[in-house]
Amino acid sequence: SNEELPSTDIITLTRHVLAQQFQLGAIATGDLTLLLNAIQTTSKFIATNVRKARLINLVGLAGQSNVQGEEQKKLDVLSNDIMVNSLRASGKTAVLVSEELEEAVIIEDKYKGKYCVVFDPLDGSSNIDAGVNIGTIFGIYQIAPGSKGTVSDVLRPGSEMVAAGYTMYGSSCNLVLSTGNGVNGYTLDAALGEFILTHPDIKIPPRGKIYSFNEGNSAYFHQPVHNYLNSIKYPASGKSPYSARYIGSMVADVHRTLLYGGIFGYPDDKKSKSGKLRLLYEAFPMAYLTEQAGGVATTGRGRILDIQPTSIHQRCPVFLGSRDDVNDLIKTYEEFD
Ligand code: AHM
Ligand code: MG
Repeated sequence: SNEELPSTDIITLTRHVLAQQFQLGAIATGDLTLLLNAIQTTSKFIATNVRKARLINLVGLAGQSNVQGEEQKKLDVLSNDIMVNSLRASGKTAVLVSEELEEAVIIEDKYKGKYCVVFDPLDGSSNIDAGVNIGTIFGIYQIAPGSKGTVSDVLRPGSEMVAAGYTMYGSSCNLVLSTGNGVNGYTLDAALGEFILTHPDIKIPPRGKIYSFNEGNSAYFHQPVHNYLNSIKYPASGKSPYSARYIGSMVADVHRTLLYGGIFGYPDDKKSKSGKLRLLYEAFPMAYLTEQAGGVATTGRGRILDIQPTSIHQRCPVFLGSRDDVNDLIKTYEEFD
């Protein structure tokens, strides 16, 4: 018969990362695997809370504002606490930066390890109450040799990250990860409580057919962005215009872009002079994943991963996705300048 036997050799995220670490031989200590284990656990915990949210009254406001002056949702606060507690207890971290915390957390000696984690515990919070996809974004640095772990260990270009990823809480829970050697996607098997390798070696198609911008901001957009959007909406005769897809959850919009191709953009504009997205824990991890999947990530005028951060919550314009699409956008900027 054609019936497939159930696999008896499943590849879990932990097994997969360990296998990659083994390949690195002597350098690998297993510390990164243990840190990623802590992150997986937080994602599972946040995923259950997201699913339960409507039942146990976690939707709605927590009654506090975060650093950016935005209202915090209860789930944001909860997810932040889950991550800080778990990352500290892992014994593998030295510095934590969260979107929800004004100051970096310096881990006390008792728990100190050699990694720094920058994260947005629950991104896309405007989508929570409607049950639309949201996610956790994270990037990992190693502390500089000799450093005890200070803010300067995370004020470094994204190209120096040793790993980056996100977890998307959607119709399935997906963790997408790069440790600097390509991008892999894992899906949570809720019965097993394990992330299973389901999307090995993700590569962004070199060109896509989808653009993903908040065009409600058009009145504020600068000219190169108008020129680029016009070029894909009113293409030379014979070519088809691009389709628009915009969820307003970066994790979901980037996830689709990695799988289907196209371009995601959150430009700087006349109102927001550095755009909206945060460099350290939104732009850097997503740019890292994009490049590792064969795509391009730019501010329009330079590579995102090359930016030297000066403060932990700074913002940055973001365009990322298929190589040819993003290169077209870069050309539009060059022609304009
Ligand atoms: P948040 O961190 O407050 O959730 O904001 C970040 C989100 C991103 O997920 C998304 O790409 C963007 O904000 C959407 O912004 P807008 O609603 O302005 O289009
Ligand atoms: Mg965010």
